Amino acid sequence: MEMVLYEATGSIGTITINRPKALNALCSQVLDELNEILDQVDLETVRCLIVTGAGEKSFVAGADISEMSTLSKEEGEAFGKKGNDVFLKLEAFPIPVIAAVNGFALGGGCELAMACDIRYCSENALFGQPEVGLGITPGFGGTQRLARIVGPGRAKEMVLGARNIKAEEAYRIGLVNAVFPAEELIPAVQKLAAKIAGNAPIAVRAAKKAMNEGASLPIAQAVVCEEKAFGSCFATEDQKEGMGAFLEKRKVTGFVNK
Ligand code: DAK
Repeated sequence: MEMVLYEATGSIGTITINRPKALNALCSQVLDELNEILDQVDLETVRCLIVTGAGEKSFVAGADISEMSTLSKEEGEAFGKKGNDVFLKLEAFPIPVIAAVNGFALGGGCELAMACDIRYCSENALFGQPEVGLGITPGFGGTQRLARIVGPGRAKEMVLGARNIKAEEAYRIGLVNAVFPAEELIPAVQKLAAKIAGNAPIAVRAAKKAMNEGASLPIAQAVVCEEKAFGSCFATEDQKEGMGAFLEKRKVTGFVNK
């Protein structure tokens, strides 16, 4: 592993896309390494994942244009599938994933951020789907996830116009949850990750799963996802501890992930 780094500190894991000379562009090797790292995360101890980019300039400046430039139609489809498979894995990852967007998030970079559950960014972040200017469509979910996050009109303006937007606009349209000065980004993301990691892990996972699964369903079916998630928590020790602490007017002594 060299193009993607992974470090776990306590209950928080951090994945860093590590190709700063190419502004962390996503080549096949990056996608393969990201895929392998996701398989290796120790879900017994890690309760929240952070994804960021190496260096101060870029989160991910897109899929690797040099690598893509010579692809055939079949190879293009295979490359798109490779990216989509790993982004789907990230989206459905059992624990929450926060994108710390520390600069350019263009093309595949914007798509990577959108496959995460929550996005915080630095003031120098730039988001966009510039693909139609390169003669291609977005290929790692940009034609689908962006509209679900910011609405079809704004998504089409960005995708069809290849219009990049700065951090403040990304915040205004709901593409990111919060914007920070560059040096405050990682501490802010770590603080949120610690807050998430401190909550009942089974309930956190179940809530994420219910929200993801319900998002594409009619509301009457979507609430069934919630009913199942809610019910499953009553078989856990953490529910007994959480509610017990409230009733006994004391602090939670610690969730045991059971
Ligand atoms: N790919 C490869 N190399 C990249 C890159 C990229 N996306 N972005 C930057 N680099 C490299 C540059 O080539 C340069 O390398 P050297 O020349 O030093 O060797 C180095 O990073 C530094 O970049 P710059 O010198 O250009 O730095 P600047 O600060 O001047 O400009 C920039 C930064 C981000 C504005 C600029 O680099 C830029 O415009 N980059 C390209 C951004 C972009 O268009 N991204 C979208 C890529 S397309 C699909 C699958 C996937 C996709 C689509 C379809 N299917 C299978 C259907 C995804 C597509 C994309 O993501």
